[in-house]
Amino acid sequence: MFGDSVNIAVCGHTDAGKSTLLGHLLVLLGRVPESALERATSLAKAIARDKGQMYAFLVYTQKGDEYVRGKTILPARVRFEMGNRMITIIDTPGMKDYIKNMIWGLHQADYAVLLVDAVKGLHPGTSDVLSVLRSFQTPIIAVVINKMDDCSPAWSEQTFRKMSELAFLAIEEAGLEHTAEIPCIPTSAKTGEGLISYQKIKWHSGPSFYEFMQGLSISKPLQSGPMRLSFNRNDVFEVKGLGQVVVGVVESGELHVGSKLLFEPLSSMRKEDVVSKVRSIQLAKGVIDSAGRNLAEGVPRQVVGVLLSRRRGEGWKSLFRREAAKAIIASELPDTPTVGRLFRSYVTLIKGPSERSNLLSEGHAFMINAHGDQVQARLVRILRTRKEGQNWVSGGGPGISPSDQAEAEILTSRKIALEENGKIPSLSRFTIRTEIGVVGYGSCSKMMEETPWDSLLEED
Ligand SMILES: Nc1nc2c(ncn2[C@@H]2O[C@H](COP(=O)(O)OP(=O)(O)OP(=O)(O)O)[C@@H](O)[C@H]2O)c(=O)[nH]1
Ligand SMILES: [Mg+2]
Repeated sequence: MFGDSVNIAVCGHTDAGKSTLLGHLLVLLGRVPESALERATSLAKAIARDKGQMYAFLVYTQKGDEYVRGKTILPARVRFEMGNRMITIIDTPGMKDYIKNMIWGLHQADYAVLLVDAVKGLHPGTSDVLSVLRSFQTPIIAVVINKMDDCSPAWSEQTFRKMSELAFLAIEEAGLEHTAEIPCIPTSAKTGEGLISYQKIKWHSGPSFYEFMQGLSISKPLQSGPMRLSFNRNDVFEVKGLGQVVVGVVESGELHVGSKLLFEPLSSMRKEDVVSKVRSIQLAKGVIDSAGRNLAEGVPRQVVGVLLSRRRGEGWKSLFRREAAKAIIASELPDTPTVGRLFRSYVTLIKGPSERSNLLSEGHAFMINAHGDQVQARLVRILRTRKEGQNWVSGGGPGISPSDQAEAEILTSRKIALEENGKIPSLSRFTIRTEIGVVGYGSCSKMMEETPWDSLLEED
């Protein structure tokens, strides 16, 4: 069965113009109330380095900090209803400081659109984005070359061709899946050129950004299996008079009104069942209001808001924020996700873990990001390795080299919810990150009983 909801991440390096593109598109489509645009414009005049930042302001979710820094901090979602299809565009942060949130934004996406700055070209940040897409096996379905107004000469076809070539080369080099004919779209998010139509650029025969969205015919098979809803602990909201709502993605199965949810890894960490009843389900509104719509059930890939039953004493929002886990998986008893600290996994290294070392060795520490969660981890044991196209070799030798695959055991500093490979792939995948960025990826194959570990790792 195929769903009619599809989630597309707009991703790329910081300052490429992702938020501006989305905000300006919403203005051109008449979806932004005049008062909201006036407010954003005067705020941009008062505090932004660039007065054109008002479009980005429209799609920020964290308001205060995002206004001040002029950067997306948390992913923002905007819903577009096109016929009977629901396209949720996810604006992802590009700045290195917010890589955890970028990974969470990309985790929610079925497909990705890569934005490149026509003036600066492929910023180093692009390589982290591509590595995360590769970890999650998320195909790129379009490349946007933005800031065409700012290149020299403005609207230059030659610059566009050069930047498109560089982008395709990087996509190929990263070993990324992409659709056969990815459209490459020239835009100026600031002036609005190419968002809906073209006035200045006469040489482009392909679609504008909006036409590209309208022409999309992609859909993903619905993930079967037990119900899983994943959400970030920051995505919990108080709705006046109603109660607390979590906004998350249905990863598999069906979510029903009245279902009893169990939250992990919280329950395992607290050694008690942390549960709530689903009082109602709505399609998530996103940053710019789309009409709220009640659902009798949530199906895979839908981004939904779930009204939880009231909790005596401490509310959900405060409880989730107080716990170490940064993301939560909700499921229904008895089929709940595997939770633990020690797991066996298949790991692929993209590059050396540090400037000094080309090898990921036993004992090496790194950060793991899986769905919205992030935890410190250590490579405990390498069971076997293999070079591309060759047979497995037992043992790890000195360590895992770039482009090698390995089967290895990893220990995390606290419990994490990770599915075992093959059950719900999106919840078994993780990225491996060191101080130099994303260096590899993997998927959990078996959660194991913990063994005593003398050097307990510190939580970040
Ligand atoms: N000249 C020009 N400037 C642009 C264009 N698009 C965005 N900008 C400017 O570039 C800066 C960054 O834009 P954002 O939309 O915040 O960039 P972003 O990709 O969302 O950045 P992060 O949130 O940090 O990932 C702002 O000052 C925008 O006004 C464009 O097409 N032309
Ligand atoms: Mg942004």
